[in-house]
Amino acid sequence: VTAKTSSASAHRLLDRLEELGSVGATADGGVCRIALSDADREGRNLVRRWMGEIGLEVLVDQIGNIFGRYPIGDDSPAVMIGSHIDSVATGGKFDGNLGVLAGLELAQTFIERKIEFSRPIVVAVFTNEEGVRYSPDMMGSLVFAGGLSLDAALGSVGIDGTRLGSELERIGYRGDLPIGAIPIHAYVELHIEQGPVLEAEGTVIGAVEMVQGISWTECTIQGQSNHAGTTPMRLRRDAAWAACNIADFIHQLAGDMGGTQVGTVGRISLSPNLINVVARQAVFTVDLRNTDDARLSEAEKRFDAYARDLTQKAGMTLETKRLVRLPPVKFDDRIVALVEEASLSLGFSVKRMPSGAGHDAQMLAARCPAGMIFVPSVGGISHNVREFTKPEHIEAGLSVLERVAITLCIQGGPYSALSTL
Ligand code: HGY
Ligand code: MN
Ligand code: MN
Repeated sequence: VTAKTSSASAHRLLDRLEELGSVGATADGGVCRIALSDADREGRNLVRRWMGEIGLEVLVDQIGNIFGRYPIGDDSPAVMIGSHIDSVATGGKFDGNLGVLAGLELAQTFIERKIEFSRPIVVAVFTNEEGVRYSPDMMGSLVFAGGLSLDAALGSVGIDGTRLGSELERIGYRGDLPIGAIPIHAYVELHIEQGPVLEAEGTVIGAVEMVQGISWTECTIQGQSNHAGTTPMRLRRDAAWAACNIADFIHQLAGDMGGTQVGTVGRISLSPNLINVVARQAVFTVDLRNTDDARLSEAEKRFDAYARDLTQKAGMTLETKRLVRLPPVKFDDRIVALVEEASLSLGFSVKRMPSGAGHDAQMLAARCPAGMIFVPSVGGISHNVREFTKPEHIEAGLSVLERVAITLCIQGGPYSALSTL
């Protein structure tokens, strides 16, 4: 039986996005499903239930990655379609969820239409993609791809002082499937762009060519607390002043370097954090990214030199801890071309582009040919409760993913001309 041009149901996908979006819903219309929280457990349980209902074999590995596989028990190299369902605290309904639920929708459609697979399909939910509680980000896929040991991941301590392994036990997702035990033929991830490019150009699909490099550093500046009124400015060792100067430097540096360089101070905490006390300590994070690895290293060096010089001259100490350093990752051009061809054959405008955000696909690229499909973000916003993608763009992304998946899952299928994979 060759694949009919089965049309997966965008309605069912949109309904599931709404239902999953109600788990960890916040009063302002957003989603807060921080990795390994109770809300994350609830979201995992919901997706796992759906996997069972549509007839997928559900497997959970030792870092809590969830896999739904069809045909059951078929451990030949699979076509994996996945993403994440954990969110930042001010998340939306689409980041990560779209890729998981689109994979689920395709699996359900293929099963309902009794499509005969040459390769199994696996829907993947990777643990802790956001990395906001436990770094690094893309942790579950990094461990799966062999880039981080299971012990190191289980031993990581969160910004709330909890240990990842204990939280994974607590929510009941410390599975026993050995890490990396699912052989993969190819990996594809549908994701919102989370930036302004597609919308600004009126393009429907992004054929993602690469993910930029990421550098996360946590800085701790020790100054001296003192009276805000009596202490002359020249005698102060004001950690807040130093941290703010570094944040401003990061901003200037990105402008200075140009190109794709970006820099963010996203998390900052002062102590004692009181109106009339000069801050003794500042703990803050620096997120630097660039599509070019050498330029990213240059940005790291310049930020480090500035911060050391500033704090040293002001009689303060600076401690830095590197939380993440990921090089840029290029996707296999056969997948990029397949996304492009599938989009064009469906009549959608498509552009090749880099990803500004990190994704699980960049980790899977170390294991197999991997790639991504982007759909536009309204207003280019994400990691914001107003994150939104139009239903017609969800539908377009789903049909491109479907055509890519059919091409990869069925050798000699209706679209095999599209791919040499
Ligand atoms: O940080 C990132 O780019 C991703 O959202 N984890
Ligand atoms: Mn994401
Ligand atoms: Mn995200």
